[in-house]
Amino acid sequence: TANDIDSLRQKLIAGSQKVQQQIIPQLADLGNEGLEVLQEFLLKRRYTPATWIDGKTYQVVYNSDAPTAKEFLETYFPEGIVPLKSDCGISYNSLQQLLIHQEFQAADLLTIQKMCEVVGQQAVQRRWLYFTEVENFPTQDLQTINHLWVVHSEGKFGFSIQREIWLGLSKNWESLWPKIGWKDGNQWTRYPNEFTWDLSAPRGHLPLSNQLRGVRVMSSLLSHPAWS
Ligand code: UYC
Repeated sequence: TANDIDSLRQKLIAGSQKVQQQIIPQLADLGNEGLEVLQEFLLKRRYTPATWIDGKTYQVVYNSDAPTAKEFLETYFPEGIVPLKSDCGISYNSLQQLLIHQEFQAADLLTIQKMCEVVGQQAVQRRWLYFTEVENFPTQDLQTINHLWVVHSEGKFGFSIQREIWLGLSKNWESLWPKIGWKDGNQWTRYPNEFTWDLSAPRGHLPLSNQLRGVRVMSSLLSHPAWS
């Protein structure tokens, strides 16, 4: 009823993130009127940086069958909800598309590729980065990549999430690995099949940084000025 919708609308606007997270799919299930509330919510928040609540809202609108929803998104958010800023003219549109579709495994691969692209031709051919290259990585691009991951994973994935967990563990790598599902006892999680490629993964599980060449790259990544 109209009353139910209005009460959900109030909770969506004023509730905690946890409440909002529950309300968003409920509104999506209520058909057009619910979708209108979600669209209004997205519009109202469009001038402040997108959070994962916006990401989740965008996603349920995107995934609804209503033709008006697609039209709405194309009109107001033709380039998604995360500004794809780059210091070096790199396009992050394909990464955004994969993350919107929750194709986390492909997005993980593309993340490494894009980071190599930013650094240059040699890195593209090598297909991995030196820690010195990570130290000099443009802040804008790192923030864009991270923002895309956080916003489209309900705040679960992204370098900044990994950093937060790592700092909480006093930068202890051996504590970090099991916490983010990269190691179980003495066993490294095997790429790619043992990793969890959806939101049931532990917080901080993605994006992956291969540890084959040691921890320096990831250390530089999590210590980057982009996060301070
Ligand atoms: N892999 O085990 N990884 C690869 C991870 C390790 C290995 C790629 C992460 C441990 C080999 C990604 C973990 C290890 C290859 C990741 C992990 C190991 C490979 C593809 C948990 C053996 C084949 C991108 C820490 C004991 C390629 C890339 C190669 C690939 C990620 C083995 C994203 C997070 C120490 C043999 N692993 N990797 O970088 O380089 O190639 O030979 O971390």
